[in-house]
Amino acid sequence: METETNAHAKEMSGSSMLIKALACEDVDVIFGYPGGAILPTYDEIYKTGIRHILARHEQGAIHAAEGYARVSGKPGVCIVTSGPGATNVVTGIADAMIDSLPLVVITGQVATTVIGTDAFQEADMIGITMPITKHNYQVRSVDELPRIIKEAFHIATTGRPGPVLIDLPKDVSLATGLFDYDKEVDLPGYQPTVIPNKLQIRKVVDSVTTAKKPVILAGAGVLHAKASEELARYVEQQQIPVVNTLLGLGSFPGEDELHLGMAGMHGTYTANMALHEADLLISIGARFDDRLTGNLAHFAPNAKVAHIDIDPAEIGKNVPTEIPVVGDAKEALKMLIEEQGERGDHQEWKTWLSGLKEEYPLWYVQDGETIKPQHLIEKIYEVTKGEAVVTTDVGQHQMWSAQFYKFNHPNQWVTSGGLGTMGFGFPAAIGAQFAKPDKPVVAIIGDAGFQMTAQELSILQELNLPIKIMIVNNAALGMVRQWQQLFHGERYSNSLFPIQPNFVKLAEAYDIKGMQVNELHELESALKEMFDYPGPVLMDCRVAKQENVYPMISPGKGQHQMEGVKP
Ligand SMILES: Cc1ncc(C[n+]2csc(CCOP(=O)(O)OP(=O)(O)O)c2C)c(N)n1
Ligand SMILES: [Mg+2]
Repeated sequence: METETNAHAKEMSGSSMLIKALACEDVDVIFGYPGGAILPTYDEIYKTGIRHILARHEQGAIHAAEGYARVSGKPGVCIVTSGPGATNVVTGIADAMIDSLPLVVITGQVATTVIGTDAFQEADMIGITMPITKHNYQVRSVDELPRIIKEAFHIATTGRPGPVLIDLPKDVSLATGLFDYDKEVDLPGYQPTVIPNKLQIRKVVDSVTTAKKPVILAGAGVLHAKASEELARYVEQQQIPVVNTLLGLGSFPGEDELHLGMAGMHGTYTANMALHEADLLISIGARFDDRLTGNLAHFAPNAKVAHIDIDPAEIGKNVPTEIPVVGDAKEALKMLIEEQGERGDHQEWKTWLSGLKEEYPLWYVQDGETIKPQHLIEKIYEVTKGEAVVTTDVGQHQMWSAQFYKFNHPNQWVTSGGLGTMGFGFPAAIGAQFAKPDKPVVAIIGDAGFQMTAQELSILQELNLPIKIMIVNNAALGMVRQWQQLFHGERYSNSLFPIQPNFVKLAEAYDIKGMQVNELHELESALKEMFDYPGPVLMDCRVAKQENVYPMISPGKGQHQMEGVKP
């Protein structure tokens, strides 16, 4: 029960409170799909004219909200109905949770009077999403709705960002009460530590001075904290080489000479060797995922580890940490810059690393007329001058995009890292385009993953969104095929496509320009045509079917045991 009431508070329905609160939170676009239990809210959307994008499947809506959040740095909002509408967003919620994306997800629910009776379209979303949300609420009374919405936005966007779910029973959205949105959020049990402990910062500073082989591992936390400028200034000051996690790409300029590339399973040899040989590893906003570390027993064996993270639960979770620093990445970097320890002698280390970079770059062989997928990504990089927002799906094309598109700016790279969700990339591009309406957005998608959420072509048709869809068509579940080749005796169980849809005609069915490219000599002019075209374009680019992603750390191996390094 709310006690104090504000004199300005107005009497209104739960659904109008919701839309009003979204306006107070500066929400300029909602992604969703209507249905019975959420109809009162959709009625309000109709009446107020708040911008709503109708996906063609709820999964499309939530991935679009994720793409929007990733690129805008603001929370993504998704509204769906109860039961099947709500369960259709579960994958996206799990995806946002593991990749720390701020979302507010509103699910309709059956009326409070019938909750628990297996009512029509009832699903227990609180139970289902308990482990995959940062927090979830079921609204039991209209009086608590304003407070809950305010808290939901606060929790989603502060500390380590994440998805918050609000389950809204139909009778609550119809009931009326007082709308008071002026009260401050009061959550004594939720107080993320933003400012790091000065003594811990001092320890990092001293360690940098004495280290001979320091390296920074920059993760997505740098992006969430909007700390790229501070990172660049700190690196400039201390001359420490930087490696990125998959999700951290763009947090430090990919073309800077101190950037060693992405580390991990398909990272660069130099980045992995830097972690392996380092005597000081400063992790900023990264969580030592197994695809990054390889076999933990061999991970960074010589390094003293300093771990800067807003989420104390991450520190020491996978890797023993000598210097834990709990706090916001931006604040931590500002303090490190301020303290300005004496610069250590890292020259020999930097020279060794730049030698490695030169000797063992990422590589592939483009011979003949069959397009190599890596070459395709390099060409996309060229034609977009490195300025596009790039989203990907999951698989080989994702790894090649991470390797061969050089990300020089924060928030231009959108991919599903932790969950590895096929079907993510294309709808995420839609959200990305809403976040950056004036930027070129390219969705680089596998021929399989595209078929998981292809129905969202409707949004492009309806709104003429100028998104460029690049299907990297290897007629296979390429990454599965690669693993079957390498680890399952070349038994290609259910991973090759003997027939495929006509992707060009599929695009045309939605009045979208479709193109197909089969050979190398056609590629350059086709790409130019694609990116010069003012509206949406889908390109079905046929690439080498047998190509594998290298270099690679095989399962169970350490970072120093990469295979497929440039011969
Ligand atoms: C929803 C989902 N199902 C299954 C997988 C397992 N998986 C990972 S990559 C991959 C193949 C993807 O094929 P495609 O989209 O064509 O991309 P490619 O690897 O060929 O570039 C599969 C099936 C997954 N990541 N997500
Ligand atoms: Mg494929």
